[in-house]
Amino acid sequence: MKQRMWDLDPGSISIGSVLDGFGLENASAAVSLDEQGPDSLYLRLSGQGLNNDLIEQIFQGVMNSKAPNVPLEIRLARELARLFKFETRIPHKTQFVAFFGALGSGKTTALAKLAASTRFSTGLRIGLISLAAEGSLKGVELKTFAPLLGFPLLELGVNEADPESIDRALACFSSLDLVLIDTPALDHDQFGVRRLIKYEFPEIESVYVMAAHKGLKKSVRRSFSDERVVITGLDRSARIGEVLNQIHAGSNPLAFFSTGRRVPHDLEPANAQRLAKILLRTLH
Ligand SMILES: Nc1nc2c(ncn2[C@@H]2O[C@H](COP(=O)(O)OP(=O)(O)OP(=O)(O)O)[C@@H](O)[C@H]2O)c(=O)[nH]1
Ligand SMILES: [Mg+2]
Repeated sequence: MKQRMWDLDPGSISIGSVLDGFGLENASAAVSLDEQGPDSLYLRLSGQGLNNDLIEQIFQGVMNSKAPNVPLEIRLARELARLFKFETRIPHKTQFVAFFGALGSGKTTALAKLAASTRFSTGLRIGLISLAAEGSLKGVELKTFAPLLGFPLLELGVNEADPESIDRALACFSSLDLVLIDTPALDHDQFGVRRLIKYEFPEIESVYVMAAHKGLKKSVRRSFSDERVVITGLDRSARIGEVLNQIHAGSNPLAFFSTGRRVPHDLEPANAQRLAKILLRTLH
């Protein structure tokens, strides 16, 4: 029987097993936050590793709310909506979107999820380009997903990612609505793919993939400014403060949250309500 796309999970295509029962929904909800009071909110925010300045801004905003009878979680979401940007449109600025991030941060998986879920929900014509063919040191490869999901894929080896070859690849897919581009890990980008895309291909939007438990090294962050961000690994990291500190400092809009390995299930558009829930949960 032909497998339906929404049945795909990495386990079924031999790239790992699904983390059953470890999703966000299993995290304990902030049901009793209002009973516990504002101190509990403060402790949870600092337990997340948010910096003092951000905690102070969030906390003051929540406590000085003009609607003190509104539950704390909703007030928190309102503050987060004020302090963070959210931009989930796809395509957004351009039809070409490249995913960058550190080794194993979840670039390829997020790209595959986004391609699959976008086609289900919009019917857009989508193509995939890999500038990291044979380049994934420990992760998933796009050529595993592309045929299963039925997307056309162009692959360039990391050492073939020169301006002419990238130009040809873009031209080849120029009639499609959306083209998602996988890239080599930034910490192993010895051929300078990041620099090339940033300086020579303004028609490509760069999206920045950050693992919740890690963030990005300073040296790597320097090549980004206000790009949109996907946070991955939210199912396995209880603390996301460090990543949020970086995102807030860089004014990067949040685009998507990745909450597991399954394609395409475990990807959600980022929004303030969800971020509030993530900040308040406790992972067991
Ligand atoms: N638990 C969990 N695992 C994830 C998530 N996103 C990706 N993974 C897993 O993390 C591993 C690495 O994911 P990849 O998508 O290959 O990461 P990558 O950034 O493309 O890796 P490289 O190309 O080698 O740098 C794979 O086993 C994925 O199934 C997530 O949100 N949660
Ligand atoms: Mg990869």
